[in-house]
Amino acid sequence: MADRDTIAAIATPAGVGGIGIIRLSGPLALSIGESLIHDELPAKQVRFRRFYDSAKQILDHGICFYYPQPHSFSGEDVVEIQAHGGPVLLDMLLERVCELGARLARAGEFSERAFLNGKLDLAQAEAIADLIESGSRAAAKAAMRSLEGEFSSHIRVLVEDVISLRVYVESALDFAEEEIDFLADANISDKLLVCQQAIERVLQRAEQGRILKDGLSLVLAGLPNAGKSSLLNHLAGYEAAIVTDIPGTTRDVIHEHISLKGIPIRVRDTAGLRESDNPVEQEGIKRAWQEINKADSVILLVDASLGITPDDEIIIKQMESINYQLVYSKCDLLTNEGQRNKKTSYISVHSGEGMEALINQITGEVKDFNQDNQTILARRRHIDALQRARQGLIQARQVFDDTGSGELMAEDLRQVQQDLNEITGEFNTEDLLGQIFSRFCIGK
Ligand SMILES: Nc1nc2c(ncn2[C@@H]2O[C@H](COP(=O)(O)OP(=O)(O)O)[C@@H](O)[C@H]2O)c(=O)[nH]1
Ligand SMILES: [Mg+2]
Repeated sequence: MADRDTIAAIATPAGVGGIGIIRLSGPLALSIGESLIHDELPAKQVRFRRFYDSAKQILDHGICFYYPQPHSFSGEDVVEIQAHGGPVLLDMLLERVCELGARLARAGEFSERAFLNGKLDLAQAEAIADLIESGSRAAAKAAMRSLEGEFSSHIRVLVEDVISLRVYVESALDFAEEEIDFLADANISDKLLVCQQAIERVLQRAEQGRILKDGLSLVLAGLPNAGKSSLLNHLAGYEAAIVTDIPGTTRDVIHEHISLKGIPIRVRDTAGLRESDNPVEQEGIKRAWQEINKADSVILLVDASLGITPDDEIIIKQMESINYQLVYSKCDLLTNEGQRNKKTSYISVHSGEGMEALINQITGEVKDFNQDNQTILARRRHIDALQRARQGLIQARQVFDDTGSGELMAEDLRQVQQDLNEITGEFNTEDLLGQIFSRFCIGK
């Protein structure tokens, strides 16, 4: 990494503050720091310093310290300059260190260097960004667990399991004659299943973590006038969406962030699903289906006073492959108890009936994050990789059970290992790194 350039950034947030920090990382960090303070900068010593401009005028004073590589955050020589926290002043200091040979850091570049220098793996580097951005205490705690390496160590255990399977299978391939017996004797099919179950356990914790980070996505769907917007407003606690008795009022998808029992939830109210000639409404319906298809959870509202109509049946058929809950709305309009179906949920936003049970139903799918020390903060990227790995193992077992041969299975297992390694960054393309680190804040 010796040929890298030296990067600089303001590490404190934009605006005015008591202290503002500029961070330098790279081979010139020490010489730039020393030129700025007109003095030597012994390692890890914190002293009062003056910061000078090119005309030897004092720009500011504060403290400055030097962490030699490799024991710094980025693994390179790092100098931190703590000045006063004024934006103009910090800009002048930043300009000065750039004159002295640094260049402005891109977003996430310090963390990227820490990753490239082996100070952190990728899941840990992402956990730093998640910790900084966490929107709740539970999310911050879960991000810290990932930063401390808990998530990565689960992944490493999974990778080791897969490697030992590969060793079995590949050594069997070397004894082509007895390959089939060898693999059958080793109960390879059972071993694949155990490994798949281990991935499923990690996946479950990671899914919870993703909900903690991004919120559970909940879509309210149904025919026009089913009461979707009324339910959204009830859950949000204010009039987020327009409610009228005119069918087709909601056209755009309406997004609300709410919290139910401490669980962050992104609710989407959608256009009523019906045949329509109106191009605006058609577009709204198209968007509603897009939301339904990517939601964690879907509530299909059916007007209890009308029951399941032929139009509802069309929707139900279209939702065959979707995990949805059917809920009857407007149950205050039912006068006769006999009209109710015992197995289904009934709500009324007018009387409040059934709302508590509905909220329990929505949140029941998610753990109580405040009580839970298991959740690891995970991103969509991690979930995708874990799902691919699980799928790969299922496929490997199927192929083996069908053919008894190890050859195809060996290829599947190689891919599973690669999928898991993507999470910690042991296998990554440049593209992926660029995507991940560019979303970090500058100076991190
Ligand atoms: N009686 C009764 N009417 C309701 C209830 N929820 C909604 N409505 C009425 O049903 C109509 C359609 O409601 P809206 O929320 O706009 O339905 P959407 O088209 O599915 O968004 C409005 O006139 C609401 O006042 C309920 O719980 N009870
Ligand atoms: Mg509506």
